[in-house]
Amino acid sequence: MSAADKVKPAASPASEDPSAIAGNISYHAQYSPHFSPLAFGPEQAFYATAESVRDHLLQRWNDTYLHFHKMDPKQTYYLSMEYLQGRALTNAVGNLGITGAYADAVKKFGYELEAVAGQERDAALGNGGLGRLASCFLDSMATLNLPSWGYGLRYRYGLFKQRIAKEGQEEIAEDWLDKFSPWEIVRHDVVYPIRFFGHVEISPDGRRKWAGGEVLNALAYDVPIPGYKTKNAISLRLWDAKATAADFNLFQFNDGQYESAAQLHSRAQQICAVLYPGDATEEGKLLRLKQQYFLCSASLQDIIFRFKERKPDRASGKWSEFPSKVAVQMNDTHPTLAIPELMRLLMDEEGLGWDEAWDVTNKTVAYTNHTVLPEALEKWSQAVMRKLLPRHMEIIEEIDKRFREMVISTRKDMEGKIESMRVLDNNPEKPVVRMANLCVVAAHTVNGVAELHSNILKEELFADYLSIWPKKFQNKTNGITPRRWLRFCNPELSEIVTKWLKTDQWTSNLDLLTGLRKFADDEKLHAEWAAAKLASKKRLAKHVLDVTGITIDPNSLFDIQIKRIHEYKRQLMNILGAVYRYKKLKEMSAEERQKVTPRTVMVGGKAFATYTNAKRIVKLVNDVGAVVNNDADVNKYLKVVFIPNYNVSVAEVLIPGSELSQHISTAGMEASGTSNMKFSLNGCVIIGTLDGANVEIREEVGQDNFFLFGTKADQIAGLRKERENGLFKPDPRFEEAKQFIRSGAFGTYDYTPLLDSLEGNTGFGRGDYFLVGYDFPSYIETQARVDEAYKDKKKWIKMSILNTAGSGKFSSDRTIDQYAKEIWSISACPVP
Ligand code: CR6
Repeated sequence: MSAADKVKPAASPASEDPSAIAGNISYHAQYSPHFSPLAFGPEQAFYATAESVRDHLLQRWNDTYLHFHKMDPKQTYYLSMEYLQGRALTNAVGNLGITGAYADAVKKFGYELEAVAGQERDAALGNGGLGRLASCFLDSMATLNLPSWGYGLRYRYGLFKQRIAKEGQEEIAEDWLDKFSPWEIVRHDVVYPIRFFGHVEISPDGRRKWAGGEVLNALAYDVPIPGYKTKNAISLRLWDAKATAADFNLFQFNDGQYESAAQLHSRAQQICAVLYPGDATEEGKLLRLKQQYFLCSASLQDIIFRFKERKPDRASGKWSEFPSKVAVQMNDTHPTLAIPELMRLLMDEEGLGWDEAWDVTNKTVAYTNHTVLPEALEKWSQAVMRKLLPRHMEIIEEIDKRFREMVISTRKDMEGKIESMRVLDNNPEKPVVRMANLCVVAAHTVNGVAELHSNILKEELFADYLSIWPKKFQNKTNGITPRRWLRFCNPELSEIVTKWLKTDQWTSNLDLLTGLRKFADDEKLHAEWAAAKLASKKRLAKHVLDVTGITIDPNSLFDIQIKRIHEYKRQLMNILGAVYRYKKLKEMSAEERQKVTPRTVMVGGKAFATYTNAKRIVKLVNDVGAVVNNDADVNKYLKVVFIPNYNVSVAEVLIPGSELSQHISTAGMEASGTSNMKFSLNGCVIIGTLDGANVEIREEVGQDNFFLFGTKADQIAGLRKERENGLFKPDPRFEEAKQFIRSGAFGTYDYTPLLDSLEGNTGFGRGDYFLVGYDFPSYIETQARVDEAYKDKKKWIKMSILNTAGSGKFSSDRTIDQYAKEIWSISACPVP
């Protein structure tokens, strides 16, 4: 049956009246020509509903654009290679306050809104924390009515889908655009040329200009981002690469040379094909650099266009005004090319001199660092840079030269440090551009993402620059949006919070959650809280059954670690702990076992396709699960489950249902972490090291409500030294767990190389660089404390309540408010 058979179509969007909304959904089913008209299954229902919601978003987007145009406020542009938007429907109707009306409307077609929303594919244009952070930030920017936009790339295939096969993880291309995304609006009038390769030409008057090479177009797609309870909707503008009809060689095509006829078209397609193409080959490296430049150049051309659009007299050069109208935030070093690109546009296109262009650039750009891991600090080969971006390489060389001259002339005492502080590393073996150094030299502000991380930046990574620019460095502890991560993903708990606080204003003022503290011992609240948790655990258990076929017991302790698989995050320690637990259970009598706290250990996360040890860890979790879960002696007390294809919407099911979550990275290595905040907000207790934002979470929720263990950041270097000197004596329990795996208890796969990474005395990738062996004893002892605490239900629920109550600080509204005031100097600009 078609939609129109059920409800008469109506073209105008409506937000309050379910019948009118249904009419609009019916209209989209019929006139937005995506599906043939006869069927109206759940999938068609999703697309038509989404398009109906999009009409509201567009209205707001237009109003906001016009309002910003009229008011001409200073505006922030957030440049990020990654956005992990996840699904948008529930969030959009929730933020617009029309969930109930849309739920009633879709009922008229015989559907539940939740089921319709479940049809949506995740937009996974990111890897992990950094990308999800960018998406949370957009939600907060819109909610706080800030004049701010995000810029990114429209990847054809998002982050791969993970399938678990016999050999472990398999990657499959992700398909968010296989049909289409109902949220994006293509802007055929927003197109900018992007050049690659070519050479620098010098005109008779000595001006330099980039010419030749190949030119592609960047085409804008806007994804409207609605704020919560506000009329403002901002933009996530995603760029797609396009070649034009003129680039299609009809002569060659007719001559049968089909591939070369469309060469530029296929190059254009490569640019936005995937996020982080493999970079083991030279081609791969070049492609990644192309992507980064594509994002920076298109975004800056657009920013400059808007700067002029808002006050046409600016076209004749009021460039000193630029930094009072524009703030550019670089999300990690991936958009560093924004620096030389802004310099180039200002000098070569707008005719500014170096000093003036540099002043404008410096006052405009700011940089957030998200990691201190040396392998993640980007370095680009100077040769590749010169080939792809010859003019930018010149500009970078000049920045490097001027920085050195500045240090030599003003800071004689720093001369010995210059080589490591320079932008260029001219090591003849491998000359590179150090992107983080370029950011620090050029940006007006550099920030880390949690107190501990920002201190490490100041005291170690960027210590030398600190003495030159003491005011440049700041901290902005990460945050998460309370809309998606409590209000919408955990409606049961949200209702309880609203009921006890007697207001739902916590949704946009998360500090109000502290009001729960005074009820932390209230038995009525305890009963409601426990019931909500159980409901979420059941939903989680159903998901696990659906995707793995494994039945788990909602009365067991749900213990979860979900994040990218990385050795520093130490999923290996988690699984070694589970192996040790299993072995001890096997050794117990049936009577002894009955005293044990039953536990379901769940691990989820994707391993980068070429990261061998991470893939071995995925395999190990699966192999351990296969044995433990089928062992009738113990599987009442322990289950080990690998949750496949972890993504934003899986997180929305898992986090509400978790009771204990693991954030157990080697201290000093996790810049912040953000899922730790989501768990704690949802009343889950953390077991963790003093790392990243864990430190601040523990301060906020209280140390009694956080299971702390392990080495501290300032001890790590010493322990590694000790280990190098052969002085480490492993705990017998650690040896026992490893030995058990080596014995073949979990199948025939060869785990020797993985386990060997925990042995030996020296080197990265060997000698237990991440100190699993050092922390293992305190880890399993702390896990034993968890088991005891869980037996005392009252105590546990109280801990859970106090975690939620202490999570106010971790709202991304707080984070973004601080960025707005302390880095961007922008203020709210609400649509009246
Ligand atoms: N991997 C950090 O490792 C932090 C996020 C967001 C990360 C993580 O601790 O929470 O950024 N870093 O700030 C990078 O991506 C480089 C991450 O997600």
